[in-house]
Amino acid sequence: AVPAITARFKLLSAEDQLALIWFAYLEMGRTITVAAPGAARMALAQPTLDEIQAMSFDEQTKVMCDLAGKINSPISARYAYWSVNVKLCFWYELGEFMRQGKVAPIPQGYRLSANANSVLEAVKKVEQGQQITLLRNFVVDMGYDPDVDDSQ
Ligand code: 45D
Repeated sequence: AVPAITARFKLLSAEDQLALIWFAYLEMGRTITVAAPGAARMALAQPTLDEIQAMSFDEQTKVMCDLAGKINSPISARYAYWSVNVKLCFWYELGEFMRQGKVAPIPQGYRLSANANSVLEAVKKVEQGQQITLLRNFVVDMGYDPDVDDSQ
């Protein structure tokens, strides 16, 4: 199930991918179960998280959209070099910040596209270990890696 669900995720638009991980984050602790990230793992991403918190809501949204869209930006380029666990912790923290109102929320009433929702439903149905593998697969290729420039 994992390779198939991952493949379906990668076919989604950047917007759908970003929206999907947001709704996956909201499901965490319910149908998606993970331990909260350890403080030590956050050290590498902390300066970037601080930088994002200091930005305007518009800038914060742009940073997250650039990451999902693999658009070249200072934060997208930095992100590409983190380990997958740091990437996942980073998104988790951004999710927490969004929930706390410290980072720009998604538009009110926003609904996941049918395609993205069907991928999310598939994630909810697999067992916990596979859910984490899926989330890792989802975030690992985000950001901008100049060696994997598939923009042309
Ligand atoms: O206008 O064992 C839309 C570790 C479009 C530790 C948008 C772990 C419309 C080791 C896209 C909606 C902690 C790593 C705008 C395990 C529009 C370990 C914006 C696991 C503006 C198990 C959308 C950790 C936005 C895990 C801004 C599993 C979306 C962590 C933002 C999982 C989305 C973390 C965000 C997840 C999503 C975090 C911030 C799934 C965050 C997701």
